Amino acid sequence: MASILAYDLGASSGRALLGRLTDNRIETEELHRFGNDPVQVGDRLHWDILRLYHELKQGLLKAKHQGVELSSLAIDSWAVDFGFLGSNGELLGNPYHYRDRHTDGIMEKLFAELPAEEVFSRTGIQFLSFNSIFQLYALKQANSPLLREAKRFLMIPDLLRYFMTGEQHNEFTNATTTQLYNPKLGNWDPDLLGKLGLSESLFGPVAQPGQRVGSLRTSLKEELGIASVPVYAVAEHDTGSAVVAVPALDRSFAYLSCGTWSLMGTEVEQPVISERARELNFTNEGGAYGTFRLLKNIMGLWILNECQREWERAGESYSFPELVRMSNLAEPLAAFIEPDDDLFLHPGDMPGRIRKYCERTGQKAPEGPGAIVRCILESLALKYRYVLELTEQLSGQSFNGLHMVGGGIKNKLLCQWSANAIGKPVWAGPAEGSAIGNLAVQWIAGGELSDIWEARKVIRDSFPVDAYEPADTERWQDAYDRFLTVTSLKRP
Ligand code: LRH
Repeated sequence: MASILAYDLGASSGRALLGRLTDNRIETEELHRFGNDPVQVGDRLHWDILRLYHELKQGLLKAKHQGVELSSLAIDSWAVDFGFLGSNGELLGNPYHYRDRHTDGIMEKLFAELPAEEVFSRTGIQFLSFNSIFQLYALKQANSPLLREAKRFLMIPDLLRYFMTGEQHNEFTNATTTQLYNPKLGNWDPDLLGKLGLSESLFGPVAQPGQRVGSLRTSLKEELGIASVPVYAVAEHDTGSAVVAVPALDRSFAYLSCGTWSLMGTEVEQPVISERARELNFTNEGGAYGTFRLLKNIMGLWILNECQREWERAGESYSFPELVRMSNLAEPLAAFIEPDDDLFLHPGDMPGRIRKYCERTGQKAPEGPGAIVRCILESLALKYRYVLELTEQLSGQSFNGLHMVGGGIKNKLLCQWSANAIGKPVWAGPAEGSAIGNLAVQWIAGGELSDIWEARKVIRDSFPVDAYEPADTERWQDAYDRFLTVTSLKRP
């Protein structure tokens, strides 16, 4: 039976998912799962890109050992990060992690040369200190030898695809997250590149999701003893793939892609590049098939993962389900944080930072893992309400519920509290959103599915979607008012 393969790389783990489509039903099988452990060297935080490539090969070997013949494969990953190729086509250095501190304070420096208004009006992309534009500017400021030697800029999936195929392409959805791509021009923005002193030749032709971008290179086929496999570009930004997989029946829908990050917004046909969108720091990331994602980043389960890591470092180790159970026993709606405060961006002692945030805002700090986790999850749910209201305002729509996709939906408490906070139903599923969206674009490219809307219908029919009805809404309304006061967020 024909199978296709989706590699989906997240900030803490990656997976290779096999997909089969029979009578408009999708079946998936996890072939390979692996950790993605960033590596700190001195003051720098890097991705272990060669280890990731090694894991992609393990996926191919597992397919071979199971006798699976692959009709195609594609890769998606987190956005914004990149590597450079030198004049001999080899990788220069190890890509930096977007949570590396080399971009601290860099936004303000860039704005002194190039006003934020101009960058936004050219790109429609939200300002996050780790966007590729700021990473590149930081390298430029530091007179980095990498940048001096670089001949080609490739983002993480572009780079891994290049290792696999030997071909160099910059995929569209990821390219938009650099904040150097101009959707009105449909290309890299030459003026922005010029003003930043970046050579245009670093940035190659942009490949669209669904485009065939090569096949496995001979050396790889020989090394693994496998046959040729066609390689497609998909929505290689994982959030782009996750939104392809939202099983919406209505064309007007709101989504939350829930994982390390929480990405909330709606799908639009045209980017919303307005003064208000810039003020609210909304983004217009490129999607598959001419769509854009009008959305906002919310810090997400990263804060909780970092707490877990910190407790483990201190010799107390709790599983994720254990932490969620403990949080359910803690006092409800007692203290709140603004998840997107800069305090929480970098790795470190999150329980200590939460304490600091609460003290700074005159709240009694949560004590112990249960109360801390409850504070994080409830604050996330309340931030979702805030961003959902802004999404409705900006897009001129009113949503009758929220689709949640991604691994974070396994946390049922978060799904329920999200429904309570927004006062509308939450529909949760599928959990493997990005990998399934990756498969869907490959099927559309191969002619097995007609378009994104047929794909969404097939996804809806193939995977369970759990509905959570809002409860306790008065209490959550009162909590929302307190949350806005504590966080100094302006009521939408
Ligand atoms: C989620 C994600 C998000 C980006 C961030 C860097 O994995 O791709 O959309 O903002 O990582």
